[in-house]
Parts: sequence; structure tokens; C-alpha cells
Amino acid sequence: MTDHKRIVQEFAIKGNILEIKPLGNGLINDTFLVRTDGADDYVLQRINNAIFKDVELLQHNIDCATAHIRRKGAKTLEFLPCKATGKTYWTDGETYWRVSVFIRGAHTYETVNPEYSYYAGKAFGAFEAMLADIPDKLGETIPDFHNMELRARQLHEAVSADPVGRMAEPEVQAILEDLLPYEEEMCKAERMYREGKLPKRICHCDTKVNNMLFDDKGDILCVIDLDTLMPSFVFSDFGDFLRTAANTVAEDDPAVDKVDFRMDIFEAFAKGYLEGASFLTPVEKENLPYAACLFPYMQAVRFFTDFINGDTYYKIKYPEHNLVRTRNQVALFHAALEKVPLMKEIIA
Ligand code: GN1
Ligand code: MG
Repeated sequence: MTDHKRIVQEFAIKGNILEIKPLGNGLINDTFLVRTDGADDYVLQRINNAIFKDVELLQHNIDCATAHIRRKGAKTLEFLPCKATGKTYWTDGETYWRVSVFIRGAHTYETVNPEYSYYAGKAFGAFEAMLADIPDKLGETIPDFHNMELRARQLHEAVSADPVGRMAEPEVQAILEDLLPYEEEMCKAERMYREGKLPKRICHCDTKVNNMLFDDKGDILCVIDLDTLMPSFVFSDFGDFLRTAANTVAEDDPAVDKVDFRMDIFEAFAKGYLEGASFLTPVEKENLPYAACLFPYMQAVRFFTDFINGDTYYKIKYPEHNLVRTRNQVALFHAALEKVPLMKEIIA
């Protein structure tokens, strides 16, 4: 019996396992499809506990949120209890695993058209709205995950430590000089929070296009990848979706000259989001164009920091992968920044 099979059998699955094979292309966890002869197939995931250090809290957030969404009659992920402990994860003390019901006939997309973006906006807006009245207390599964001040600090630390000597490259210096002038402006969410002008809400915090399941007709089934579900600013969900969906190319496309920020996607997504997220305050609404710039910026800083640190966080497929991702996100940031006046008009 393979290890994976043995692990799946720790959970209360129905049917016999026929096959276990890799699934999807996440950058953090390892994911497998478990085919069975029963009614359901399953998804087995190894939770990356180097990144998510508090798996107990992570699954607590997910359990509370999925139960709350299900109580409201909406579709969401369903995690299986471990037979021995009743918890929705299993650990051998070193590695952490969970199993959820595989949602059949579902597709993910790496790119979306304006129509799908409108539905996605509604889905993520409604997702936040559904969680706005959750009675449980959720914690930050990665403390300060989307805190731009922290991300900026991490970049500065990487630059000073320069652990693998990558700061010697003139291009690396040039990227740094390109990013730094915007740092203060991009950190304004944290300042508004400290001044009591901006609330934290339960957000998804990884609203990439490929974290939404669509059915054959193109309707949204549900939002997936709930590891980063935590208190954050609404900018997280608005900005991170557009970061992936409004980019004319993939986040790691080396063709930087092809990167652009699509306003048709922005307009459609914003329309859906504003319809779904009924709870937004004027300050939140007003700053949605800022969010559209913040997330390419933050992602550029994160990829760049990882590159300088010697690629210890994101999975890479080739040596310069994080540098290529950085160039791409820097270009997207500039493209978005240029369009802020237009974004403001649309939001208004
Ligand atoms: C990571 O694992 P994945 O691909 O869903 C990352 C996101 C980044 C994204 C960049 C926990 O998400 O924050 O935006 O890569 N997740 C974590 O593609 O760091
Ligand atoms: Mg994902």
C-alpha cells in the first residue's frame, strides 16, 4: 500500500481507492486526486506546514467558514473528519494532510473573460458578505499575510542580507530602485487601519482566477483554496483577483512587453463585486483602485524578496523563475497605476 493510500484511509471516506494522482498547480501545497469506486472522489492535500505553521488554526478557520456558508445554503468545500481524532486533518507529527470531497464536473481557468469576471466579482463579494456575520473567531493563518509594511520590511531585510549574492546584478538593483518610490503610498492600508478608518473582515486572501470552480455552463460552483481565509482588508480579495485576471498574460510570462492591465476585466469584476459585497464602507469602496495597484506591487515585492533570498518560498521551475515573475508583476503594477483615474471613474 502506498503512503498516500494509507493516509487517505485515516479519513472517513466511502468506497475503495482506485487511483491517486497529482492534481492542479498550486505553488504551496501538494494536491492529489483520489479516485474511488464509491459515490465520491476525493482531493488529498499535504498542507505545507513550513508556511502554514498553525494547521490547527488553519483548519479551525476553514471548518467554521465552510459550516457558516453551508448554513446559508451555499455550496462550499467539504472536508472529511479523521477517523481517530474527528479533526479535519491528519498528522504523523511531521507532515499534515487533509481530504475533501472532489467536486465533479468542475473546471478552473487560468484566464477569464469579462463575463466570467463579473460572476467572479459577485461570487467573491458574496463570499465575504456571507462571512461578514460569522460568530466564530478566526485567526490569521499566516500572521500579517497581506501586510504591505511587513512585505516591504522583508524586502529590505533580504536586500541587506543578500544571502546568495544576487544584489550584485545591475538588473536586480534596477528593480529595487523601480519599486522603492511607491513603498510609502502602497503601505497606506496599514496606516488607515491604525487610524481606525479601515476595518478588517474575513477575506479569502488568495482570490486568484484559478481558485474558483466553474461548471460546464460557466456558472460559478464555489470558491476553493481556503488556507488563507483570515481577517484582512477587502483590498486583498479585490486586488488579488485583478492581479491575475486583468493581466493580459500569466503572472510568470517572460514577455514583459505583453503585460497590460485589462480595464474590461476591471469594470466587469468591480460591477459584480460591488453587487455582491453589500457591506462596503465608503473608504473601502473609494480605495478599490488602490487595491488594484497594491496587489501587483505586493506580489512583485514578494517574488523579488524570494528571488533575493535564493528561492526558499515559492516553488520554481527554473533558476530565474522568481525574477521573471517579478518583472511581470512590476510591469503589471505600472500598467494598473496608469489606469487609476479611469478606475476611479468606474467605481464612482
Ligand atoms: C501562492 O499556492 P497558491 O498558488 O494558491 C501564495 C499567494 C500568491 C500566489 C502567487 C500562501 O498561492 O499569496 O499570490 O502563490 N500563497 C501563499 O501565484 O503564499
Ligand atoms: Mg491556489
